[in-house]
Amino acid sequence: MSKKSIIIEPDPILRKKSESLEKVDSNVRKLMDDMLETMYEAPGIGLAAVQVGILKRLIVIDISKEEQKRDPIFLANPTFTYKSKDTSVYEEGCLSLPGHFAEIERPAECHVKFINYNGEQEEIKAKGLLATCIQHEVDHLNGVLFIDYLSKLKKDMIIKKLKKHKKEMNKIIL
Ligand code: GNR
Ligand code: NI
Repeated sequence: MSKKSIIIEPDPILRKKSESLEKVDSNVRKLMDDMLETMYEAPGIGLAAVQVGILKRLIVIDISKEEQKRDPIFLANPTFTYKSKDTSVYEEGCLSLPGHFAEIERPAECHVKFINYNGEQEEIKAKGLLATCIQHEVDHLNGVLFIDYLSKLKKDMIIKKLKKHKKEMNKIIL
């Protein structure tokens, strides 16, 4: 497995729509493994392929709390078959928006159909943090970030801070 670097906002790649996979073969499984390693290292509870620069509709998630009890889920070509009318609010973070967090309201429950690690069709019924995380990741596949749900003022402030942070990072490297 090899760790990949995570793309930070602002970057036009993060705004592109990812493309469906034809099938889950050994190349896709290798990418899933690399994404999982990258996510655990970060650390995060979810990662979309676009965050490592690959515009494919591929997500990895692991919301388990303890490192000893890892429970990863791999989703290729996820589609929602149900989103509840009732909503819940979670404090969200994003590995592409380091250091920024905001309370975001989303459907409390969702059902998602996808192709799993073994190339089989599967459907999950999710609620709580898992439901929020799946929706956060599917947003990435459509070029959407959680800051898009905030007021323009808050969103612009976060992007400005990230731009400044990027400039300073470049100074250190160059
Ligand atoms: O690590 C992450 N935590 C998180 C917390 C609340 C809601 C969504 C997330 S996903 C995020 C990792 C990430 O950026 N995935 O795209
Ligand atoms: Ni994210």
